[in-house]
Amino acid sequence: MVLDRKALLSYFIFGTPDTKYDPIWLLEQAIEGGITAYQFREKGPGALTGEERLALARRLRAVARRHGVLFFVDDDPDLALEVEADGVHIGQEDESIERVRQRVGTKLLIGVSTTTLEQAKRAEAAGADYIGAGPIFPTQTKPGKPPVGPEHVARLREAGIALPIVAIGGITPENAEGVMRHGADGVAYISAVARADEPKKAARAITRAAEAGLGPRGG
Ligand code: TZP
Ligand code: MG
Repeated sequence: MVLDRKALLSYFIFGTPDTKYDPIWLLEQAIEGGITAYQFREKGPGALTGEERLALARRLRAVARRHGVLFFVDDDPDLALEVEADGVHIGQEDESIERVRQRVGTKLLIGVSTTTLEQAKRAEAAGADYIGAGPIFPTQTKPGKPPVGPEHVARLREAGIALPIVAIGGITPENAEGVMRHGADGVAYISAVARADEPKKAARAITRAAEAGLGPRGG
């Protein structure tokens, strides 16, 4: 499928370990709040496995499809194909982009997590459809990686990276607009919505902030 970069504007990510809420309810609330993309990332202590994981992925995929929200699966091309996701998201430690592309062909979009300019260039050259860039700010969700700051996004653009960029790591309604102004196409976030007291409100606030930071862009 062809990726419309606007669909990456407000990109919510979570799995059951990230939240106290019922996952179906949480995704529905976030969609009511205006998110444009969702990534199923079932990872960490207590994460579902096997049939349970597959069943949840199917249910969440159905919710996303019903509302026209892009659906990605973290790390697992086989699961992504199985549930007919829109795409798969891979990290630097996962299978190579080339091998994933061989496996999924053009059926799935491929997103790649990057921290450095070098990794972003490699992802672009290898045919990724978008990159995640971060962690932008300090985050509890993925500890141990020093934040690159929002200026990193501007550096990627100055270096000629043309792929859609989704900024991730410590994104909140308060900082999303500023990050977008550095040239991001979207913001991706876990805690800001998955751990919010009012997830729908939080999703709405972060989506509006991202829109405000998008401003008028050429093309
Ligand atoms: N990749 C880079 S930072 C991060 C991932 C998956 C975690 C983002 O989580 P949060 O809670 O939005 O900071
Ligand atoms: Mg990974």
